[in-house]
Amino acid sequence: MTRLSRASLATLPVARPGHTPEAIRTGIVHFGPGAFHRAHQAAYVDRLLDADPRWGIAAVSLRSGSTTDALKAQDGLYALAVIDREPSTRIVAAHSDAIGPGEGARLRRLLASPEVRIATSTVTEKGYCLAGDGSLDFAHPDIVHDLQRPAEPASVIGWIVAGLGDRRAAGLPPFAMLCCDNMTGNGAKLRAACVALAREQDPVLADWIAGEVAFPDSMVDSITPASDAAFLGKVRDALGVEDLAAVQRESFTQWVLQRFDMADGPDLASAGVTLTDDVRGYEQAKLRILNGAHSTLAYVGLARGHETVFEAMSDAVLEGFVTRLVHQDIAASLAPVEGLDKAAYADAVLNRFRNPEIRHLLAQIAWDGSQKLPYRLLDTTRAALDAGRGVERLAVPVAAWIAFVRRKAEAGETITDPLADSLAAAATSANPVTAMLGVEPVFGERLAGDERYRAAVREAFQYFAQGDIAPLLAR
Ligand code: CS2
Repeated sequence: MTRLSRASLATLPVARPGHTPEAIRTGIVHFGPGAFHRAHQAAYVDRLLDADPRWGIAAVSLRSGSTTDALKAQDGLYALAVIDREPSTRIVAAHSDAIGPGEGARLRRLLASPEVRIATSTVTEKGYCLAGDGSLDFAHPDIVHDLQRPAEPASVIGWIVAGLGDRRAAGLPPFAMLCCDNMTGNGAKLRAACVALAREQDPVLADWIAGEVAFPDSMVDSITPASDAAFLGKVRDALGVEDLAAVQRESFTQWVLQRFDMADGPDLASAGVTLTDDVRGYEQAKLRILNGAHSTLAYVGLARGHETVFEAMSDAVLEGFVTRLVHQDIAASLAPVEGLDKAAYADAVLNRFRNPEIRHLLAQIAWDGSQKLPYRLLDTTRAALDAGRGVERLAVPVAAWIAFVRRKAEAGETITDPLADSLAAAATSANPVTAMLGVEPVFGERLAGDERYRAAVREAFQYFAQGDIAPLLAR
């Protein structure tokens, strides 16, 4: 079947870009062009390009070439299906280039191009090679590699530092580095990681990065289920051509970005990005409410035999539990944010989970628990302990995670998590709760050493071990 491309664009029965794809130039280099990037950031940039062709995105995959191959084969085009009560499909033409594994020389040249003013990343939490305290993990194999061979980096941190180093050497201004992953203080963490790596290589470069490069914090949000074969089949039927880079998402989308200085930069606000001086409050609310509830639904929902977020939310017992957790425990941990009504925000988030059109797999959300839980639920737990509030409900998703890892390990199934081996060993040991709470990069000393918290997780875990969690969810 014919592949989606510029040649087939004119005949497609869906909304087409408001700009000429041939005219766009590369002004942004993006690391990690997964479904979330294509459905979220690229959709904003697509709008921006209607008025200003300078900001096309070069999509960079350091590991797998499947997405960059698909984008190359399709002239950077793909369909974005918004699946909501009023569904719609449009073609996105935001990618001006794609760089896959093995194209390091080209990436290096691009990062040093004067036209490239911004770099962005969605490489998931684990992609930043951070230790449990949020600083760069110098024992990470990719960082060990990058210290030995800085000219051919393996990590995204190594690439950012190499690119900035080339620009400094050439007398060019740096690019601004926009982290778009779900981490608290994502920009500040990325800055610290880049400065730490550079410090080992060239202290002058480290100072330049620390002083000259913008690393704004951001909050990104749009529920984007994976593009499975069934979805790609539907897209093929709708378009009449094959599109292997198509993505689907809900209609809600939000990108809150800390204001940063850039002379003659892109007018991001005109494309719907919220620029603010105080992104932390939004970021915290989103991570703790939306992602905290998501991870809870994932681990508890899987234990109750559910497959999707929608199914888990249709389970009245679980829905009631998550609603109380969000309103009574999580919202209480949030600092006030100007202009944000926490309760209304929480209700709106829970409502998005009830979208019947979205098949968001709990198994996908359950990936990488060791990387996600600290931001999503454990910061909240620490805040509750500090304030003397109860942690009984907050202990439930953590007990569910321990039970999840234990089930997977016992069944010999793959645990998708960078700490998979140590988690499997801990969860299948004689004292799984003590052993899991002892995984330092996840829980740190504070939680592992708190007797109230340990007792709460131990008690909750008993219910999972016995197989009847309904009484636990009545909390
Ligand atoms: C989800 C997120 O996969 C997950 O862990 O919780 O990807 C979530 O869908 C997004 O953050 C929504 O913005």
